[in-house]
Amino acid sequence: MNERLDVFAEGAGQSHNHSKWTTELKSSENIYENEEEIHTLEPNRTGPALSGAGDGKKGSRRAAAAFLGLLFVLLLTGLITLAFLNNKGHSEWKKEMVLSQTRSNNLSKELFQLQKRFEDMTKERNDLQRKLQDHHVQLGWVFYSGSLYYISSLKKSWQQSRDDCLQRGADLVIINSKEEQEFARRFRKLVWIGLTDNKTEGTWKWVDGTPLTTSYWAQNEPNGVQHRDEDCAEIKIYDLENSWNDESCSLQRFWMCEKKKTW
Ligand code: MAN
Ligand code: CA
Repeated sequence: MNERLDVFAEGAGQSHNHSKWTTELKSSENIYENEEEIHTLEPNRTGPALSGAGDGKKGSRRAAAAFLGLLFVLLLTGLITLAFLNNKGHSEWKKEMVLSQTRSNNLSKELFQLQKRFEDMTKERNDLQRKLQDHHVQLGWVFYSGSLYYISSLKKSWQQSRDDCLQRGADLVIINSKEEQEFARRFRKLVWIGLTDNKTEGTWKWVDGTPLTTSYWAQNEPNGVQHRDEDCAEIKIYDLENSWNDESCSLQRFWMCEKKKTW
């Protein structure tokens, strides 16, 4: 090979002796030998354009492998991303759980304190109610079915009696049940009740303005005896259920007050 290179070098230098041409010829033969070698090598390095059916298959395999490789990389990236996001979501969920637990604990504490406060206030309210009741009993009030009743020990006119009741935060008794009528008779006293027809003769009304519906007039009452102007009602014949009488309002009678229990 070195020899052949020398020949070409001398040729370039315009040398024309025989021995040198011989050498050149030999070298040319060598060149063809090399060419043969090249030809025998050529099919191995030529591309698909010159290759046969076997080469096509190899190419397809390579492309499939590349595609699978790419797919694998993509899947791996996806998995890593999912794992990252899942981990992130999990830690956020954990934080939220801790916050919720704290909030729940605080609310439980608050609820417990409110329950305790409610119990304390209920007890306090009951104590005050008991005191208020005792106070009323001491002043002569009687408790019955959600109301307080006061029966006077003095006698006054119907209007003076009513004024006394109003001063006590009450009014003359309004009887609106059979039971209440029985209760009122139990004291066995002639008492003024909160019933009058002083606005319109013959139209009986309770002191709160409600009309009389169920009445317990004694026999032949109300008779409004002539010239006496009997515009006020009293419990008179207390031994009987039908015990009421209409009487002159200026007469002195005991009286009965009532006030609703508001606690
Ligand atoms: C009798 C009856 C009553 C009347 C009084 C008046 O008892 O007539 O109706 O109200 O007298 O004193
Ligand atoms: Ca009468």
